[in-house]
Amino acid sequence: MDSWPSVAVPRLPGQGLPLRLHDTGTGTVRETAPEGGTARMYVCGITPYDATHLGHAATYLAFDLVQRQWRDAGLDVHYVQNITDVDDPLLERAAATGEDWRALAEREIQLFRDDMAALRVLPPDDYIGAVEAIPEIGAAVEALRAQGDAYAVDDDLYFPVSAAPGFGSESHYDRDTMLRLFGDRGGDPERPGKRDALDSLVWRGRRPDEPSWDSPVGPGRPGWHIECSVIALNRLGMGFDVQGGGSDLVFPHHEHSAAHAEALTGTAPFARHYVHAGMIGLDGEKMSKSRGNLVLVSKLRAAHVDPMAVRLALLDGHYRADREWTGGRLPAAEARLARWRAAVALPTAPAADEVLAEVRAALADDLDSARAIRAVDRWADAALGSSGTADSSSGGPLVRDLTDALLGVLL
Ligand code: 5CA
Ligand code: ZN
Repeated sequence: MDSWPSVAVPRLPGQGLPLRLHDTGTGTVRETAPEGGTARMYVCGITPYDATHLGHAATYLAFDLVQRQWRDAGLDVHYVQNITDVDDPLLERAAATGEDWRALAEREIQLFRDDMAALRVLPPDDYIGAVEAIPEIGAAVEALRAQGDAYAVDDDLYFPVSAAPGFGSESHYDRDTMLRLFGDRGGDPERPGKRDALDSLVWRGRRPDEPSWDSPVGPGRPGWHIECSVIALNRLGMGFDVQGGGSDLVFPHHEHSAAHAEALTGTAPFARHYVHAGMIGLDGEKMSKSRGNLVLVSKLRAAHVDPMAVRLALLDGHYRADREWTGGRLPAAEARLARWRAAVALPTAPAADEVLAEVRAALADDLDSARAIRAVDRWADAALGSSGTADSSSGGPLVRDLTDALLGVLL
């Protein structure tokens, strides 16, 4: 699948710090320690049945910051993202509106690309749709079946959680919580014939009214968790640095994706850090396509809102915290953007070495973007306050470069 266009990232003087990130698996903030000079990251992509809302945008911005801090620390980054371009919600939406499911997916993927490019999110190196990955997913399901780690219920194949000794070590949820979340988030705990209610679908056998593809395990389509397992595993290998997504993916999705990969390879871990962004809410509810309480990036763009203000508004809060989108956030970000732009344009402004160190330190500390923003605010206040005085430094160009490189905000 084509990704979206990249943007140049300015090189900054000196070098960034090692990035520390919260890992859901251990419940601690730990240093990421990529090996061999390349950091490897997989972030779960969209299910393209509706337009990108600010919740999606916030999650992809968080992982964009990860990539930017790694690069500033001198690392190369191999970034992989999927698109769940065949799954129940997409097929259901297409059936409800009478649209061809492929046309719906194609349109929403293009809108997502345009939104990401406008927000200056660095694109993944590999942007892989579930449909294009079906041959490799089918081969993996066949491998699971051959080693006794998949069993049939009617025409479908399930992965037994008993095949994964590490099952539960990513989310650490108790069984009751797992059962509840599994039922709420696409699982089928009640299906008769399963050995364990938590066993997950890896291959859905052909249904007459659904798209299907041939595979070594017969015609059908992939389950959701195996899609991400295989797309990540085949490009990044086991033990990659960060598996990312929103906190709604902690269970069952990331737990099962890891379990499948660990069973397939007989090794662990799937990822060294499991990193989860908080949920963006509107009116006290998680913003979601199924609830329909959406603020769409494309609508804001159409209303000529500066995408850099959207970016600043979403970064002015901790990525891990659940947060509310309120009407005041955008005007506040627009005012801040205008102030920063005025400050960097001054012919004389305070030196920027200190603000560079502060922003690097804040972001290396589990992406504390709000703290980084305050550091730039203090520099801008000083710059605007001292204009016309005898200060002869010119920190403006460096601040412009650092907000671009580290926060992705083009001034
Ligand atoms: N295709 C799957 C992942 S393999 C999926 O969850 N797609 S999605 O379109 O529903 O979500 C895309 C990404 O946005 C996921 O990482 C999800 O965790 C995140 N996300 C969804 N809703 C919100 C929200 N309200 N706030 C923050 N992130 C969200
Ligand atoms: Zn995923």
